[in-house]
Amino acid sequence: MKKVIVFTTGGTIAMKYDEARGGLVPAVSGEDLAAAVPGLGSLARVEVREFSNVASCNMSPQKMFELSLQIESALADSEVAGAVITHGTDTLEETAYFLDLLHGSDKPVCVVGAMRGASDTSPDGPANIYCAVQTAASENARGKGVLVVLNNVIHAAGQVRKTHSANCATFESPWWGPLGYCDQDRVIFRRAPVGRQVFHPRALTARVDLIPAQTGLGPEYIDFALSRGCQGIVIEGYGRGNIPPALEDGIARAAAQGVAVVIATRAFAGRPYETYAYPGSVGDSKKHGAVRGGEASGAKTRLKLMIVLSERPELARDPAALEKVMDS
Ligand code: DAS
Repeated sequence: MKKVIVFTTGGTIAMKYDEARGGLVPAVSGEDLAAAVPGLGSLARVEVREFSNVASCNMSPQKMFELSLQIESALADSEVAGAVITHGTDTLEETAYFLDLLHGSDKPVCVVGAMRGASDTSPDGPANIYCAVQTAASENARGKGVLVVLNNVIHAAGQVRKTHSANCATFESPWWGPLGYCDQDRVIFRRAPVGRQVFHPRALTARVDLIPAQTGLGPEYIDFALSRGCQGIVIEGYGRGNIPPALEDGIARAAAQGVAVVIATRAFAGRPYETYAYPGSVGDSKKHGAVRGGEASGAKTRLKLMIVLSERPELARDPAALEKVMDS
């Protein structure tokens, strides 16, 4: 029987209602999480490793990097078929994408969470863990990178978004759709992720800040980011990546200091592009020293830029080469 390692990090999936505090709080150990899933032992030999037990608002890029090291070292064991990560859904898509960018092996890594706590009348955690282990142990899931598995549906880490604050069907891949689904007897894929990139930074050294475009905004947040000593800034623009024109001076100051500025889009899909030539357009931002990112959200683009600049810091001063990596 195949062996699957389950790393637990926390999230609603491991929370119970606390009478005194009046809400859900971390309460379930990794072992108890797995024990609450009927039939799990028939899918794989499951070994649980508790990485943390926190709400996912406590996740940080450094913790994601540490988690990735632990996953990759577990997968290096020839006995291990795949890994499952339990995680809070709030930042799940960020951790999944981060892990995907560092995941070079063919072995499946499935990130899973739940929208209802373990003490809820009808918790979704046990069924979600079941599906995640089923997927991690499946031959069909090999070579597809890091997958997000919730509500019986399988998504690519690079395309998935949390779309509803409370509904169990919250995870969607807008415009692309899921990769497949878990059925009772097997895991079924109908497409595979294309164009994944894998990086190999020795450590996560680059600091990158994310600034969402806001109507009427000036360059002050860019200047603040520069004052904090960041190596990169991601600006999440509108539509094709257009931003308030008053940010352009800040972009020029960042570029003059060798700080990489990458434009993303807040649209659910599509790329930023130099379609326009007016002040604040991507064409204008590029003239001031920015480069465009690809289809990833601002939050995901920030993580990618951290990884890219940690591996190749010289790209901060090479806009053409940086854009090639970021927009692919
Ligand atoms: N409790 C939140 C979190 O940790 C939400 C969740 O897990 O669903 O992200």
